[in-house]
Amino acid sequence: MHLIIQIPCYNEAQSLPATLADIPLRITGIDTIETMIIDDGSTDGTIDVARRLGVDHIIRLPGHKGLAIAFQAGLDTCLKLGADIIVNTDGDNQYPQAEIPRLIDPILHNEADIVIGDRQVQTVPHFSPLKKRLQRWGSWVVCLASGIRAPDATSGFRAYSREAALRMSVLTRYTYTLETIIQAGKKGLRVTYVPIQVNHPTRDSRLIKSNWTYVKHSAATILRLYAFYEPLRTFSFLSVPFVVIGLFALIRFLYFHFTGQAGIGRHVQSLVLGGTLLTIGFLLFVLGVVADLIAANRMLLEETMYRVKRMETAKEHPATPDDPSPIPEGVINREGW
Ligand SMILES: Nc1nc2c(ncn2[C@@H]2O[C@H](COP(=O)(O)OP(=O)(O)O)[C@@H](O)[C@H]2O)c(=O)[nH]1
Ligand SMILES: [Mg+2]
Repeated sequence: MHLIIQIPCYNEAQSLPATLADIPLRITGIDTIETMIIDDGSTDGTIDVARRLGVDHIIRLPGHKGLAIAFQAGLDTCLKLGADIIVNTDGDNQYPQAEIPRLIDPILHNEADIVIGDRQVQTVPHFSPLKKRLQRWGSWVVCLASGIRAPDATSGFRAYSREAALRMSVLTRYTYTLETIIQAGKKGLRVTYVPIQVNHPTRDSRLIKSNWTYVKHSAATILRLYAFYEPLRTFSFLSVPFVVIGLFALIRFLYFHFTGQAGIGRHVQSLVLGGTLLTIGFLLFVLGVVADLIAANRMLLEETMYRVKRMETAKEHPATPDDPSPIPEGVINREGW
């Protein structure tokens, strides 16, 4: 079993040493443990620190691409390197790396495809009451959208089995954490949670500039993803108010018409309003049907992507210390990202 621990980094020279120091050197059931950083245009010498500390694989994204792209680049490279399990953790040493054995245990025992470290947000002393409440609502919404339990949907401390990593393709740019849970739910992957205690923060979050911006972006991402995966349901739901109000207005007009109270210029507003709203409702429903047909194609494309990735990253040459990984050690400059 080959484990790769990937750490997306954006200016983490300060905290990377502490993060790496806590990573276990041996884990029962794992033959090789390797580390990887995905540097996103850091300007503080993160790469030099990583090299000095002997990080096994360093990916350098050209320019600054954002966390979602860095995360996906990491997953893809881990697959090419022959990883059986991929752990993602933060470079700010927020997560307890010593808990990695517990995190990967359900995957080793084939009880889960994705394991998420649950920070038990409601008990974390340095989270504000507002952040705790937002977290609760967020978990509830993600659970509704994905159909799976999500006590800590935004935790970045996670383990993915090779199979789960092959199935992931992050499409949005803001929050890969929510997107991967929703994808897992829609693709029938098994997601489980392991309670963890987080370390005290060493700095402010780079991702969450303000609670309001975070909620706005996350809500947009969840809605978009829900529409990706459940287009017919989404558009039918959107059409309901138009159809209901439109029908009401139309029936009102018909009532006056058949009781002889509607005449030239009287109650015509109800007729116009009812007709317009019903047309909008009908168009929304038809959009849903078209989007549903397109979604069926996307599912086929996803299955093709999965098979291509599986062939591309086939483990003919498993990466072990005696058998060097198919990708050369050192800095990999992944152009095209
Ligand atoms: N590649 C990349 N990584 C980032 C970026 N912003 C933050 N990170 C990394 O993502 C991880 C989480 O960031 P952090 O600021 O701790 O966010 P939080 O823990 O969610 O509050 C850390 O390892 C950061 O170095 C970015 O723009 N690009
Ligand atoms: Mg952090």
